[in-house]
Amino acid sequence: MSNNTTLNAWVDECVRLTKPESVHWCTGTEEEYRSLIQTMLKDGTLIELNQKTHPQCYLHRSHASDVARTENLTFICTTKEDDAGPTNNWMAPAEAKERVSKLFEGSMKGRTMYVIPYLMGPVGSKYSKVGVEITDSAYVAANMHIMTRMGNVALQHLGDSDDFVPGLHSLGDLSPERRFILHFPEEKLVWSIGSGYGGNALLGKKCFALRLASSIARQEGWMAEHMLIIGLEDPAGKVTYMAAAFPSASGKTNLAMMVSTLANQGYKVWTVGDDIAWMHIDEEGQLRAVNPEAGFFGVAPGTSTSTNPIAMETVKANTIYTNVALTPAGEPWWEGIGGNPPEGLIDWEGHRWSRESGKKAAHPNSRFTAPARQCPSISKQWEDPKGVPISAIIWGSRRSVTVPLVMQAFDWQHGVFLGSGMGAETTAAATGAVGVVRRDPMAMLPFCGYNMGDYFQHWLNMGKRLKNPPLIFRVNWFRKNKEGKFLWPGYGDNIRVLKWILERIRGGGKAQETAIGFLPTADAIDTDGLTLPAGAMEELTSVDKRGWMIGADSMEKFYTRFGDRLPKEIWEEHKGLKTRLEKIPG
Ligand code: SAT
Ligand code: MN
Repeated sequence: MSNNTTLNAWVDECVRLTKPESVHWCTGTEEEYRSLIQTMLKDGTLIELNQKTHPQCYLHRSHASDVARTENLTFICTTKEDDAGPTNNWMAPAEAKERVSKLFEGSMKGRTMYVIPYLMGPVGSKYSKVGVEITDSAYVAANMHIMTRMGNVALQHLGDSDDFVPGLHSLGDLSPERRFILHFPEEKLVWSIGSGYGGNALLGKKCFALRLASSIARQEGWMAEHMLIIGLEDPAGKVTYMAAAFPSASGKTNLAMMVSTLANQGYKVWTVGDDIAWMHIDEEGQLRAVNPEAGFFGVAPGTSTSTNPIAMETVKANTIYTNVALTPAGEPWWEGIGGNPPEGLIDWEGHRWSRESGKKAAHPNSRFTAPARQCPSISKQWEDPKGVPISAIIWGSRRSVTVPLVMQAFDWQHGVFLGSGMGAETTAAATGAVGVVRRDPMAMLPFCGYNMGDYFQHWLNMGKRLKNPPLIFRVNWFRKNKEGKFLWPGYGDNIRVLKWILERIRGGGKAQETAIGFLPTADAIDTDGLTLPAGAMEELTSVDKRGWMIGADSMEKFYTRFGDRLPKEIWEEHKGLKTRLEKIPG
């Protein structure tokens, strides 16, 4: 029990509905975490990894049908369907409650109910908010311990206020037929049943910090975004902060923890957050961002000492691994970790792996959950209650064609348009086909808790309130040549693009005005010490008229779905783009 009567009443209600055997109020202590781990080691939910090389690290194997977010089973439950908008699945609140309360009935029988008060955002920040998750999964409780500031610290922040976001979660029978992730923005409530996986079950992350928070933020005049936050230190030691939106599994964690290849010149990246940014306008009209999370839930495959040494360092201890492979030495393994798969490898489903099977040893969406504080590049400012001042906003996604390495929007409105029309190739972070291009505005398509037409309007409105709006950029590290080879090395060399962005912020940087935005001239990006294929920079910084025309058509189809909820400014920008493209000869 807590001292908060509203909270106690809601917990009682959930107890009556789900009928757990016992109730455990999480306090957030290390002792409690250890005991959660012991419980899971005993019942097989966790496997102990090699404690010599990976102290306090464990492996969890989830149900094989429960390995990624399920967007088709995720709903926004608003009274009016139009308030959820054309990009969200919608269910009427009454119908949702009726259908899904049946599944919650007695769902915790014989299980422990964990009550998890948690704080999203730094302790003592006026921007932080409290959520309370109820779950029958010890794995969720342990992950929430890493990902949020959990337990007493959250109850203290809450006091006797009723301003918290309740989230009820139960594993149910883990069947996708009886799986629902329901959001009730009008009540600020989440219900999730039938999945134990990441974004479906750790309700502080996508459900609260993005879907509900985006809707709350619109009402309160701030923004909840799917963005990493970094500080770029220049040779003089001055740090400039940037926020960047990329779809899930597109390298946000890598960018957030980048080891700069221009360290010799004095350029260095500091990590503030790798997935979510809550951004407010301060008294001076400056945009400031906090990272609401306290940990990283990063994609394992592809992470190695060469692609992301900082992440490798971060996940050495106190880390929960989910759906990675296991070596005979009791160490985690995944595709792209470097080196050959060791003899006797066990795959993510617990079977002996063989190369001949043609199967991946680790699931492509396998993950690590690690505390942010043990990240070697963590910024000194990462828990600053005031947040960090944002000077640039960056849109990024995987596009093997058309989209240049980097471009700058003409102004805020054009930048909002670029974000709103962003095309992205799908990844393994959600169930469904991988590599299909879809419109993923601001990388928020699966995470915007209300009508995205209104969301674009909110972005436009925010710009008008900012004294010095951050400059807006679009990047694409994933461009390929005709032979299917990446044109740009990516990873630590992306610092070269950030350096150009910094120059632009400071009024320098060579650029040319084109139909699609300001593009760097072919010699503007510092390629000192890089060997690129001949003509690569020219290709990476040119306008693909045909590709953009096709893109503009696809945007038009997308925008039309919003009817009159689409701001006229977006149509204006769309028309402007087409007119400028048509003027290009050829
Ligand atoms: O599974 S999560 O939603 O937490 C991760 C992601 O898809 O970004
Ligand atoms: Mn994400």
